[in-house]
Formats: sequence, structure tokens, C-alpha cells
Amino acid sequence: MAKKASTSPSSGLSDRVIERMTQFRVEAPSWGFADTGTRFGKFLQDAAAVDLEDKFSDAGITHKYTGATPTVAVHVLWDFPKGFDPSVVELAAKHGIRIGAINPNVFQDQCYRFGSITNRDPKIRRRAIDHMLQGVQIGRQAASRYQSLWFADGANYPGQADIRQRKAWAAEALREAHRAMPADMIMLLEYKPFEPATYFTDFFDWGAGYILAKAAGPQARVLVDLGHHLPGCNIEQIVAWLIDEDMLGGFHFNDRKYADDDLTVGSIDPYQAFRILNEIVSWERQSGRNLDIAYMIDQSHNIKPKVQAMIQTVCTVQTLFAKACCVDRDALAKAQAAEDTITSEETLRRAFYADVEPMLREVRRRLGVPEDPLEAYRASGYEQQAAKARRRKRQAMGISGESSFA
Ligand code: RM4
Ligand code: MN
Ligand code: MN
Repeated sequence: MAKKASTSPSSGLSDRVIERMTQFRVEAPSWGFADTGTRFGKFLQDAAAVDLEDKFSDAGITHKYTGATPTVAVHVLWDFPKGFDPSVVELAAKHGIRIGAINPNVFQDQCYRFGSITNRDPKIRRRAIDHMLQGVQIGRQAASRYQSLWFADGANYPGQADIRQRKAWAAEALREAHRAMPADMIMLLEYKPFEPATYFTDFFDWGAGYILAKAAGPQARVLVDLGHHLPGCNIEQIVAWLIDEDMLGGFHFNDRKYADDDLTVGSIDPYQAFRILNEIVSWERQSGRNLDIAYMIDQSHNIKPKVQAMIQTVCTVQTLFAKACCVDRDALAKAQAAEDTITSEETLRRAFYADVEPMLREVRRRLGVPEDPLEAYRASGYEQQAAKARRRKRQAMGISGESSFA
């Protein structure tokens, strides 16, 4: 048998990158396929998903072309409005995907004007906790591993609320939800410094997330949404610390210029996303195993066609992750030990500028998907067909521009 020739001295590295990226999976959000908008209004797209069937169809097509998004994150109120419904699980299966993270929704009902789990009214706190318990129940029945929690809770004015009291209520509610979880379920706690509350949010940063996750119980972890930081924040340092404390549970990928802009990951600052992923790869190389965390997309595209933006996102994350895998760890350690700052930095930069496309083409061959997923999708005619069918569906359902955000 002919021995396979080694193509270059770095072929060991490229094998490793290909291997790692073939295993990499990221979750698409069901809400990323529906019409959304800004607080000033919505821009409608003919091809945007009208109902759950469309959302799952779009998530399925994203997986078909990327081979990397086998699960879809769901919002309880938007996707399971009547509680657990086996037909939702079946619908996902019909489109070749599975239900991923369950996102309870305790932010849109009128009663939550002054908060949900930190509302001073015990009846409203109860209602919010019951909704979270329902989320756990749905998760159990849909065989989902993640309860992903985000709270709009906070205050708009100094003096409006008792900060420490709210912290205690948050911990109490999370403990109760945590107690209801099966042993293999993970609770993800997402933080955000402001919006909709503008003076403070109760889950305002990674420290708050960390403390409340610890208070909730051993299966709770912190979720880092890349858009939920104040300008200038060093997110990679947060990620490194959370990893080191075994408290990083997952990501919401997106990018931002000013605030929670929900832009395509890497569209504004790809080097930042690379530096964040570099912390993950650094840990994985050191420990010899993959980090067990949930990679998820949380983006809302008002301008771009939804599925195209989603495929573009998946490919971008793969590119940046592959680049992070290309960092020469030995050279970096040597340069750091010698206090050779230039070489240390150049070691990162070389990987960032490396051409990983040939490796990703091989990854896609192994995943059995097109080498250029975006081009292949664009040429498929799916979007034109969806636009036609969904325009008709909207007409039949009497849906106008006034429809809900999901
Ligand atoms: C938040 C946050 C959550 C999302 C809500 C609707 O800004 O990013 O992940 O579920 O929006
Ligand atoms: Mn998010
Ligand atoms: Mn957000």
C-alpha cells in the first residue's frame, strides 16, 4: 500500500484543524428566520419565516448547506405557545434538525413591566418561575440539553428598586428552576449591561452571571453573548476566566459596533472574535479535549436575507475558529517565556491572517456539504420559492406589516 505523502511540514497542524472543525457545531435560533426590527419598526422580507414550519424549514436548509447546525434554539412563547407539543419535535425532525436550547420568555407579557423574577410582587415572580418550570418540562420532553435564560429585569431610575433585594429574588427563582432540572440539563445564564432597563439590569455582567449561576446550583453556567458588553470590554479575558473556573456554558455569536446590535459575527471586529476563540483553543490544546459548551447564534438581520446571513455566519465562525486552531502554541509559549512581545503577538497575527479556506473545503467535503455553502444556497432557488409561497401564506392568513415580532 502506498504511503500517503506528507504534503508540508505543517500537515500535522492542518489535519488537526480539519479534525476539530469537522466536529464543530453551532446552533441557529428559530427567531433568526422571522421578520424582526428595531424599536422603530420592522422591515418585512417576503422570504422571512411566517410560522414555525417556515422557521424549521429555514433552519433545516441552513444545516443542509453547512452540515454544522443540526439543532435549532427555540423560544417557549413563540415556538411552544401551548406548552410541550410533540408535533413541534416532529416538525423539526421532518426538516432534518433537532430542538436545541429552550429559551423561556419572561419579558414580553404586560405583567413584567417592573420585572419578572425580580418583580416586587410575589404573584408575578411566581408566574415567571412557573414559566421557567414549564421551560424545563419542555426541555425534558424535547430531549434538549439546555435551558437558556435571559431576563429583561432591571430598573430605569436611581431609587426605583432595591438592588440587593432583587439579587436575592433572582437567586431564589433560579434555585427553584434548577431544582426542577434533570441531572443532564444545563442552565445557561445570559447577562447584559443595559436594555431594556437603562439604569441597571439585574444580570448586568459576567460577575453577576457567575454569582447567580453559583447560587442556582451545580448545573448552571454563564452564557456570553458577544453583543452584551460595554464598549472596550475585553471579552476574551472574561472567556478565559470563565473557562478556567469551569463556568463557561455557551456563546451567543453576533457582533456589535455600538450596543446590542445583533450584527453578523465578525462583521465589525473579526480579530476580536478570533481572540475569543483563541482562548477556547488554547484550553483545548492544553487539556487535550474539546470544551463542552453550547455555541449558538443570536443575530437579528433586518437588512440581509435571513438564511443567507445565517449561512454566512456559520462559515465565518468556522473560519475564525479554524484560524484560532492555527496558532503555533509552542512558538507562542517560547516567545512568552522570553518576553518577546513582538514574536508573541506575531504568532497570533500569523494565525489570524492564515488562509484556512483549503482546510474548510476539506471539512465540508467530510461533512458532505458544498464547498461554498453560501454560493450553493444562492443558486438553489430555495429563497425565491420561499418568498413566493410565504407571500401567498401571508395573504391567506391576512397578515400585514402589523404582525408580531416572531
Ligand atoms: C436579548 C438576548 C437574548 C434574546 C432576547 C430576545 O437581547 O440577546 O438572548 O433571547 O434578546
Ligand atoms: Mn443573546
Ligand atoms: Mn441581545
